[in-house]
Amino acid sequence: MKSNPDIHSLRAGVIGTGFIGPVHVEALRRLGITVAAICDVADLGARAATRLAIPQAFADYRDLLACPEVDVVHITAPNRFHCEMSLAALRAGKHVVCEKPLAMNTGETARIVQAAQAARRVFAVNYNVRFYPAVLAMRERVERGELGDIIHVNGSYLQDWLFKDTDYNWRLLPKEGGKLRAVADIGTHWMDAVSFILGAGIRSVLADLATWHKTRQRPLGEVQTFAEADAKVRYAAYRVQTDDFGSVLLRFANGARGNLGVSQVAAGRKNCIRIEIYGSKKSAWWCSEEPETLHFGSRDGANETAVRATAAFGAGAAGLMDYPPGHVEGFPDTFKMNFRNIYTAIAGGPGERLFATARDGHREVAVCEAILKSSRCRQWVFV
Ligand code: SOE
Repeated sequence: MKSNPDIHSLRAGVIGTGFIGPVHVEALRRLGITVAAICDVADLGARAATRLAIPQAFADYRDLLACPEVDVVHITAPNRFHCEMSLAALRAGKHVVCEKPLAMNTGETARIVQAAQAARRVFAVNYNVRFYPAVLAMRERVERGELGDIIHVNGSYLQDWLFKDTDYNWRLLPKEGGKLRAVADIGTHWMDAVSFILGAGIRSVLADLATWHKTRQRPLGEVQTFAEADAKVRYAAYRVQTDDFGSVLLRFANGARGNLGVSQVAAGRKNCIRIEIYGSKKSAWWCSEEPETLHFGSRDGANETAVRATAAFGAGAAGLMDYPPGHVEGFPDTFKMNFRNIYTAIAGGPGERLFATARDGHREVAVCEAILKSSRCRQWVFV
């Protein structure tokens, strides 16, 4: 394991105790970073503090921001709170790691970009997919020109945790999560990762979004992301206004074309990200369900499969992997490596800043707005 002496003195505070807050806590601890405080409404913060052995718990996030033992604030509350909490954290002089999407609309994200610049603090958005070793490796291959000019990119992000009409979470409600759901919640991971690999942003989009369950059943009481329905629970019907699935055609700034499928009603696909990059010399493809292997395709030569952390895999993920080949690094490790990169930057340490910034988060929300507009007007829309 790498030791990170520069980052050990930094202390974190986490706002939000749903599915992803504890993922942040675990990743921070694996890096040797102290989680000094946690916060959630009513008694949720205190209960999480007991469960996760965190010394301080708050019910009001402003108390966590006032806490001198917190240097870096992780915002893992529902999307509608991201803007208010980000601005307040920056005002309190904290560094920030905010969950994606950065906020509810580009009006909010533009304010965050400005505030982050003015505050001279590190502001990161948790686009953790960048930190799968294969994604870092593909990025390096593209940068070195090994794949040639990029012709087109193909792929998908598929889940099934909202497959049933009784599956429920705050993400389904536009006022909690935003007007787009599947595209904003998981599609932006794919778009961010592909823009990161290509070194080119998305210029225009043509989208077709759809809602499979026009009406869903909402359990009376709150339900966590990925939770199974409980047979004893009573439900109330509500109309769904956000996308269950969709297809998006993309044009990137470097001329490459893209084709993305997104779904949260794809039975059997638990959390499946597929990225395929087709270049003028070679292609590369990878799927998160087999995170250790990266594939390369040739027209005339034999196709190749490179195993993570071997010479064939390349050096793109150097310093951002801890386990030898065959000892799988997956979803939780991407958080750990993202935080290693972010905290090293906060500590003024060496190395390239690979994490997504407030500007990247702003751009993803702008792409979402273009996708929504395109789906409604059935035309190409510039970002
Ligand atoms: C739910 O779809 C979710 O938790 C997303 O919000 C995360 O960003 C993704 O990493 C896993 O799935």
